[in-house]
Amino acid sequence: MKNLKLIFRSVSSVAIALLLFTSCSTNEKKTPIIDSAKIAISGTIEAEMTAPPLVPTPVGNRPAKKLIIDMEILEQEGTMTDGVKYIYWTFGGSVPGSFIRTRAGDEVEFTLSNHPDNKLPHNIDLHAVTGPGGGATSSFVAPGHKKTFSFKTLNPGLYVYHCATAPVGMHIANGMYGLILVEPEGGLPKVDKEYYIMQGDFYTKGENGEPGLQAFDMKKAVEEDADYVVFNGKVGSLTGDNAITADVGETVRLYVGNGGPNLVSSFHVIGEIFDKVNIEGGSVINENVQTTLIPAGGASIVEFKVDVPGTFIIVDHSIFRAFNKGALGMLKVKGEENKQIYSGVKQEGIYNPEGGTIQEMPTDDTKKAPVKTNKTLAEKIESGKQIYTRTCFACHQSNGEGIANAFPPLAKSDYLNADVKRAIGIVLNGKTGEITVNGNKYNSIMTKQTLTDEEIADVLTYVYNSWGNNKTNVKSTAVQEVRSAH
Ligand code: HEC
Ligand SMILES: [Cu+2]
Repeated sequence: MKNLKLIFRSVSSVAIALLLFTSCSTNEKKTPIIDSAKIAISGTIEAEMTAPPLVPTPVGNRPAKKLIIDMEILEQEGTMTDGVKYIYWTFGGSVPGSFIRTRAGDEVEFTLSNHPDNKLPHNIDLHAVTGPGGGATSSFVAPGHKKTFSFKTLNPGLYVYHCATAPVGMHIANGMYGLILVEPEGGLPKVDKEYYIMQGDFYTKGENGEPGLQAFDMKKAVEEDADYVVFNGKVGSLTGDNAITADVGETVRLYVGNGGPNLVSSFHVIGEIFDKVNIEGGSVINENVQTTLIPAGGASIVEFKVDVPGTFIIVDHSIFRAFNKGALGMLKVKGEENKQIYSGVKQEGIYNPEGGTIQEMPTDDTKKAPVKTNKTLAEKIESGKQIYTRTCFACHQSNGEGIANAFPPLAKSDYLNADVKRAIGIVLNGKTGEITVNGNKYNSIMTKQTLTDEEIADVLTYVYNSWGNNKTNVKSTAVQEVRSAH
């Protein structure tokens, strides 16, 4: 990328030089290209980071500095919509992850910490970074560890960051993306209100609205058959009391990103026209735009003055996504009416969803039962299933089929069925090194699972009694034996 850019720059400067030689009458005013790599830094500051829909304070005209960023990865349960839970993998505890605000020429010292309670290794690829993998290769970090790397922000613009750990699509689909803004020298023009919105598509085992804790569905993700398309990680993140707000006469700037992993967004605010759009988050400004296209892994800055009060609906104008899959938010504008600009019967909720996404669900029935010993086989399997859904399914998938080249199958696994003690040891201590399961080689890392003997017995009993395995009933005494043999 960098090479390409350099080639492009030198080709265009040759072209400009030729132009100047051959003709002296060119009206085009080029903004001078400032070489941000040459901007010297003065002093160190800690970055302010915000969860959506908020953004940190503008950089204004501060000089370039060393900017310290601490980002913590948290895998945590959240709510997709009423009655539907999902295990999100997050940068900083929110989806999208914390908003990062820098200026061109900053030297960013970035520390990525992977919380010890997490199950998986992760990393970060920031599209604002000029360097291998956008930082991914230097930031790969296991649970309970942290990594630091640094980079200089060269190009102003609004950039996506995301996890790039295999299977990449799955890490992104679980919420691992966010935005980093690189302001130009002197900062962006001042506006009255700024907000952070990011679209994402989600793939769940159950259909849209099916209650309970929903696992990620690899097959639907590959087929791009999304159950939820939402702003800021969940249905309703920007509606009702969560709506973003402004007053009549104010200028609103939205930093809009699209994490994907699959879908392109036709971003639109019903009843507004974007006065300005930084196309694809870059330096070209388009004016008077109705709908702007935001690629997966891309962003856009949109700006508009709000002239009349009311509720303005924010949508992906691929409209079934808005009314049936969740991609709907609200901007509530308060203030004096202006009959000249808009006179008519205003109604809040005129675009109320057609009952599609927000449904009343029976209450959560997956509450944890109190620990019970002397369980029957059926009770062990039931308890094991819950542990599996909390702990193992992220990698081995909810039907035990695993993910090709990354996570071996537990369904009809010859490796599993051949040796119970070995399987117990793997769950107790984790596993690295090459193994062959059903004729396919795997050479990856299974992290150590922090479970009690009872829980390991239950989860393995569930696995052995599912998906065509050999129906072993694993006793907690057997787990205890393997544990004390170490
Ligand atoms: C972080 C992802 C991850 C999680 C979570 C995880 N595993 Fe694994 N598991 C792996 C990987 C990767 C391997 C292969 C390791 C290797 O290549 O050496 C593996 C191997 C295994 C194997 C042996 C191979 C086979 O397919 O039979 C068993 C059994 C197993 N895991 C069971 C479990 C159980 C039970 C849980 C939940 C308590 C679990 N794993 C949680 C990633 C994971
Ligand atoms: Cu990740």
